[in-house]
Amino acid sequence: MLEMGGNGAHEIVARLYPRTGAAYTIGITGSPGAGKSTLTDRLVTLIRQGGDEVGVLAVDPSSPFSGGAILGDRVRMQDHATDAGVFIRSMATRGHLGGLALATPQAVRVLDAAGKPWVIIETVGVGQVEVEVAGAADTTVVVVNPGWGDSVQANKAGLLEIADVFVINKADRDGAAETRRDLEMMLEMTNFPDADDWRPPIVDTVATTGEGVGALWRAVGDHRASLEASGELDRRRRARVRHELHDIVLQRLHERASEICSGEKFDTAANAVLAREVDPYAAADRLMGS
Ligand SMILES: Nc1nc2c(ncn2[C@@H]2O[C@H](COP(=O)(O)OP(=O)(O)OP(=O)(O)O)[C@@H](O)[C@H]2O)c(=O)[nH]1
Ligand SMILES: [Mg+2]
Repeated sequence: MLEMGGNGAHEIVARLYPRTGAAYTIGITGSPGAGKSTLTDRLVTLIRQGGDEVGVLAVDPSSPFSGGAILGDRVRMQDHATDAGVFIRSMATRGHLGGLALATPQAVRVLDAAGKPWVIIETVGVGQVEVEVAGAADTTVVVVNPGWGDSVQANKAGLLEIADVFVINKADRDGAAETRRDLEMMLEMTNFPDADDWRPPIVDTVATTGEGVGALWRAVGDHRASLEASGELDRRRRARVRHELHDIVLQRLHERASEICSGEKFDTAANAVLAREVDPYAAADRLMGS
C-alpha cells in the first residue's frame, strides 16, 4: 500500500510514524553486478551474530519489473529466508506512483516501526535516482570493483559526493591495488575543510568468501560514531526531512496542476487566450483562483 502511494499510504504513515526513529540506515550502492547483494548477505550474517534484527530493501531504479531482482536476491540471501529476524524486500519502478525516491523512505519507516535497528538499502548504479535513494541512508557505502578506473570517469564526482565508505569488492581479482590508488588520488584532491572531517575509508572485500566484511562493518560503525559525535547525523536527518517535505508538497502541487489543467474551465480559458481576450498569465491566475 505504501508503494502505491495515495490515501492508504498516508494513513499507514500516520500510524507508523510515532513508532519510528530508532533505526540506523545503511545504503549500499554500486554498478550492476558489483557484489552488493553478496555483501549485504554477509553483513546481515554479521548483524544477526551480534543479536540484532535487520531489514533489507533491494531497490532497482532501472528495472520496470521486480521479478528478476526478487529472484536473484532470494537466491543470494536464501540463508536468511527462514530467519524471522531478517526481512528482505525488493522494490522496482513499477507500481511506484510517487517514484522510488518517495517510496523508499516510507518502506524504511515500516522496518523501523517493526523494530529493526538496522535497515540496509541496496541500490543499483550511480545516477540521479540512486543519489536520491542514497540520500535516505545514514551511512552510504559505494561498491566498486578492480579495473573500475576510467569507465566511470564522469561519475567520480557524484560518487565522492555520496560515499561515506568505499569498498573495493572482488579484491580477489587483478587490479585491486590500482583501483585503491585511483580512489586514494581522488580523495587526495578532495578538500576536507576541517581536520576532523570524516574521510571515506577504502575497504577491500571478497564478498563471496566474506574476507574484509568484518572491516567493512567496523568502518560503518566508525562512520556512525563520527556522525553522532559531530552532530552531523542530526543535520543529515534534518536535511532529509526537509527534502522529503519538499518532495511531498511538489507532488501534491503537481496533482493539483493536473486537476486544474483539465475539464471545461480549462478549455474555456485556453479558448479565451486563443481569441486574444486574455493573456496566458492572467488566464493562469484566474484558473488558480488568485
Ligand atoms: N570473484 C568474486 N566474485 C564475486 C564477489 N562478490 C560477488 N561476486 C559475484 O558477482 C556476481 C554478482 O554479485 P551480486 O551480489 O549479485 O552483485 P549485485 O551488485 O548485487 O548485482 P545487481 O543487484 O544485479 O546489481 C555473483 O555471481 C557473485 O557471486 C567477489 O568478491 N569476488
Ligand atoms: Mg543485487
